[in-house]
Order: sequence, then C-alpha cells, then structure tokens
Amino acid sequence: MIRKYRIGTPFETEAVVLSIKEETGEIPYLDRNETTGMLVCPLKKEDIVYGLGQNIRGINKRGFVYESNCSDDPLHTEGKRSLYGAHNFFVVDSDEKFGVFLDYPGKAVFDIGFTKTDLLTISTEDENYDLYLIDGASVTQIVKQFRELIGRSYVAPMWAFGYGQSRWSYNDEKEVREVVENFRNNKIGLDAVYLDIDYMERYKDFTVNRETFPDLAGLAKELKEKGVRLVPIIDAGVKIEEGYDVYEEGVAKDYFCKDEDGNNFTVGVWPGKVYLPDFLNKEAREWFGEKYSFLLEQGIEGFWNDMNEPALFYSEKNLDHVFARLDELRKKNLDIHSYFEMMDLVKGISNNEEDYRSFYHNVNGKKIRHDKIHNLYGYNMTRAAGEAFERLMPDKRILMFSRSSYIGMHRYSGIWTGDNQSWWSHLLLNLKMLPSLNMCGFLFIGADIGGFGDNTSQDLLLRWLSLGVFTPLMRNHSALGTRRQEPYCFDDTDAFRRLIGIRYALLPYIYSEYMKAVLRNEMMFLPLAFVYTEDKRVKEIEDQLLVGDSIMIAPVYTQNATGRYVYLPEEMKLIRMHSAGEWEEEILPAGDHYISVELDEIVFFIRKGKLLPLAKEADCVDHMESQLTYLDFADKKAEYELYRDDGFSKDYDKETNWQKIVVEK
Ligand code: MIG
Repeated sequence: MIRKYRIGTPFETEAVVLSIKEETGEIPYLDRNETTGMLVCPLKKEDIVYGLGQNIRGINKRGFVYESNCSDDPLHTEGKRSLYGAHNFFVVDSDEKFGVFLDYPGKAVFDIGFTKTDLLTISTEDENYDLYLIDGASVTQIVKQFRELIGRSYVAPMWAFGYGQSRWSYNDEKEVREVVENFRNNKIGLDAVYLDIDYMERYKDFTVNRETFPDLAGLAKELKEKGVRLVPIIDAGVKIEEGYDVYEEGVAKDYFCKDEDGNNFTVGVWPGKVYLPDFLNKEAREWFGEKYSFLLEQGIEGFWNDMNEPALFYSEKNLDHVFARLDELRKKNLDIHSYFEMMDLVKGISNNEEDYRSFYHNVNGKKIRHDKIHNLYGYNMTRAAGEAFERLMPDKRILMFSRSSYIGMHRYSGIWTGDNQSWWSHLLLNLKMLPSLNMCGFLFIGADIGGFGDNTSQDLLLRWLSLGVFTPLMRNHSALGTRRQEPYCFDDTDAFRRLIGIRYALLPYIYSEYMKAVLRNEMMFLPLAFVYTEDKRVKEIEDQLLVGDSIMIAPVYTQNATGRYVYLPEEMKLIRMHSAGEWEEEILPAGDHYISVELDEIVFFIRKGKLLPLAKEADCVDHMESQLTYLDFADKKAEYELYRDDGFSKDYDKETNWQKIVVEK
C-alpha cells in the first residue's frame, strides 16, 4: 500500500506518474520533529536499509550519512556523501518493512545510523515535499509498488546492449576508423564508438568540427554498415559566441537561467563562458530538445548527456571575487591561515554552493532559485531530449544516458555512473550500486569499465569486463591523459576477444531480463537477500548478485587474486565460460566454496530449475543469428520466459514478443 503526505507546498518534480490521494493523519513509521523539521525513525540492531540509488558505500546503507545533492565530483571515495544523482528512495527491512520516497528537489540528508547508530533521520533545506510511504510483505514487493508509482523505465535499442568503446577523445574521423578497424581486425565485438567533447566545434553543442569530422553523416553511415554506431556527447552549457545559432536563439527567446537582476547568468565550463539553458522552463525544454535533430538528421541514434548537475568550473561573479582576494594575498607572507585560505579559495571555485544559490529558473512565470530545485537539472535536460525524440522519432528507440539524474528521469533514459577511477575498489562499488539503481527505476545502467580516471591495468580491465558483460550498458571509457584502454592495447588480446564474445552470447538473456524488469517493474540486479529471504547468511553478502531470474554472479574484484570464496544459498550449477561457444559445467552443493577464476574466463551460477538462452558469438548486435541454445540446471524440468523483439521499435507489449522455453530431462 502507498500513502502520500504533503508537507508545505512542494515543487512539482513529476517524478511520480500515479495520482495518489493525500492522507492527512499521522505519518506511519516516521516521526516528524516539529522543532527541527527532521523525519526520524528508530532502527533496531538487525534492521537493514537498502536503496538511495547512485551513492557510495554498500548495499546495506546503514552506518553512514548520504546526501542528495547532484555533484560533479570525480573522486568517489568513501568519505563523500553524494555523487551525480539524487535518488531519494529507500527501504527499511525490519520486522515490518517499508519504503520511503522523499519527493524533494533540493538538498536532502539521510543519516542512516551515522550520528546515532539506532536512528535514521532525514533533513531537508526547507519543508516543502511530498512523502510516500510504501509497505509490503517483502522488499521486492515494496520496490515493485514504488516502480509502478514512478512509471515505466526507459528502453534502449538493442544495439546499445553491444560492447561500446569510448575515450576522451577520439579526435578525428581517422582515429574513429582506426578504432573500428582494430576491433574488426582483432575480431573483438563492437557496437558503438563514443564521441567525447572534441568532435564539436569549440565545445559548442549541436555543432561538428568540420576539420576533424568533415562528413559526420557519411562516417555514421559507413560505420553503421559495419554494425557500429557513433554516440556523441552533449553538454549542458551553451557557449557564448556571437553568430552561434543556439546561443543567439536562446538569448532572443530568453531560455537561459538568470541572475538575481534578470540578466543571463554566466558560468565557465569547457567552451569558456556559457549560459545554462533553463531546462525547468517547458518552452526552453522543447527548444533544446529539438536541437538534437541536428545530429539525428546525420544518422546519429544515441547520445550521452554530460555536465548536467550542472557542473560549473566557475561563475563570472565568484571568479571576480576570488581574483580580487588573491591579489591581496599576493602581497602577503603566506602562513598557515592565509595559505589555506588561498588554497580553499581556488579549490572552491568549481561547483560552488554559493553559485547554485545565485541563479534562477522561470517555471510557468515563477522565479525559482536554482538550489531549490538543483537535483532536477540533469533530469530535465535529459527529459528535454527524450520528449523531443518522441516527437521527432516516435517509432524508433534512441540510446540516451545521462550523468546527473533524479527519479523520474528513468522514464527517458539510462545513466552511467560518471567519473570513477581505475581502482579495484571502484569495480566493487560498481557492483554494489547496481541493485540500488534498479530499485529507483534506473535499468539501463553501467559504469566506465576499466575506470575513467587513473591508469588501468590489463587484469583490472579484464576483471571489470567480467562484471560488465552483465550490465545493460557495457562501455569502456577513459579520461584524457590516462593510459589507452582499448582492448587491443594490451598483451592478451585473445582474452579480451573471448570475454567480449561471451557478452554477445549472453545478450538474449541480458536483454530478456532487462525487458522483464522494465515491463514488470522488477529489478534485474538483486542482492541475494531479496530472494533468499529465509537465509540469514546472505544478509551480509555484498559482492555477489542475482542477475535476472536464472543466474548468480560473483566477480573477482581483488588484484592478483586467482579466485574467491562464493556462498551458494542453494545447490547451483557453475558455468565456466572460456568463450561464447565453449564452457564447463559443475553442480555444486549449497554452502561455501573457493572458486578459481582465470582472467580470461567468466564464471556464473545457474539456479535450480532455471535456464538461460545463449546466442552464437557475433561481432555486433546487427549480425547476431536468431538461433539459440540453452544452458540449464534442470533436475527434471527448467523453464524460461524469453523476450525477443526487433530491438528498435516501441511495441514492447506485444504478446508475440514472449516465448516459453521448457527443458525436460
Ligand atoms: O570534466 O567530456 O563524466 O565521461 O569524458 C570532464 C569530458 C567532462 C566528464 C564525463 C566524462 C567525459 C568528460 N566529462
């Protein structure tokens, strides 16, 4: 059951699609402290708290404090409290289980047994929000109700489930062609090459640098014939430059965010000074969304939306202030105070909280200060595009994922988890985030495989790919200045070929399970505790997951490890895949096992009575054969519901997309 309470006068976020009658009585499960305005809930020793979508730390969120405050911060270390998204939904797994959704677009703090170990508190900057309380018999049942409340998740085209190669940046069409040739010559699967900011002309959205990409449409067409799509990045800020149509139109139509006095608010990002489109303004949204047609018309079928927290390198206003103070400091003998003042001044230039309080949106004629709705900015940039795709390409799915997000955006696109690092700990963080993202409606998800910042190593990349073969978005991306991260840049090209080949073999399964999660409001990545509810042991397992209905995974995430311990909550069949067409099977009893895993193989476990479809290896999704084989763990019988469609149209609900597979022994 879902109950809704309205506190104050909330901003309409459009996170929710069902209309729920407001209750007036006392809020169950949470106490609202009239003096502090905090929502408070006692926690018992054994209670577990799941959720909060994209955030750091574990699957069980207990023991730390988290914030919803979309931030561009590339160091996802344990002490941080927020990442790029704001996903205010969690479930308390206690004797009575309940879910909480705080529909509030400003900064919120969730203290989950951090200040006081037995207390969960939620605080907000002001008391204007909708609060939803959901109860049910199990965590999965609560999640399902929540997902119904927020509406059906975005569906990506099938080609987007193939392997994607990215880099900041492939600088010209020659480099792009080389990447594709290297993949094809090495017989490594590839469906997409990503174009980072340098494809643009001076980092201007909806432009193409004609010197480096003289014929983008031609390139897109040529590559598509090889089964490869180009996916360009779009940034939130619009460059201030006379003669640049997007800038001039935006100014003429008043579609940019304003400062206190009603002038366009100037900030600095990649192109230098930019204006921020007012994505909270419906007309501005329509206008910006239409701009994507510039690339759609050139045969582009996918996008990634970046810097939409929005990330601010600086604001003109704050920069003036910083330089003035630095001039004063220049004359000083810098000591402990003045030295640190100087350092903090400089460090505080980017993504400055004060800047977020200095600009305004126009929402139906009302002036709204940015920090009040900060967490909705990336959501509405992406929604602008999603709504435009519906108008421009109503019958075709377009790939899109965003960096920043709020619940509600899951209906328009997926997300990638931003600037992680080539660290083993971030491989594990990637795994832990998957279930909580699913809880919040984000199904088309993936991390920068191999790590974005810092230098990856062959073993880290191989191990990371061994998790990545299971995530809907499987993209290898790395930062400017780091070691090249394309598979063919390492010694053991063969290992990469086999792991990526296995992705294509698993694709019918990954796609089916993803579509089930979308169409049935279910999760694709589940902590073991969500399914094996009677098994006390699994409550603490945070490095194994169920992927869909048939399998469990337990990736290796430790440097130099040649295997790991795996706990089986029931008898399962281990599959050791050497390549798409070659594997070993072994039935293992419930309990603890040490499982060796070579760098060039993928190990997973089939649950009893389950099966999964397996395709033949292919170099891209367009070239996949429809014929399937099945891997099963049938004692007597195993069943599977297979979902298949054309991969690009939108009639997902067709009966004929479903097929029942039965294996009997
Ligand atoms: O401040 O476009 O997260 O994927 O490569 C960096 C350059 C800006 C951040 C994105 C990253 C991308 C990078 N962008």
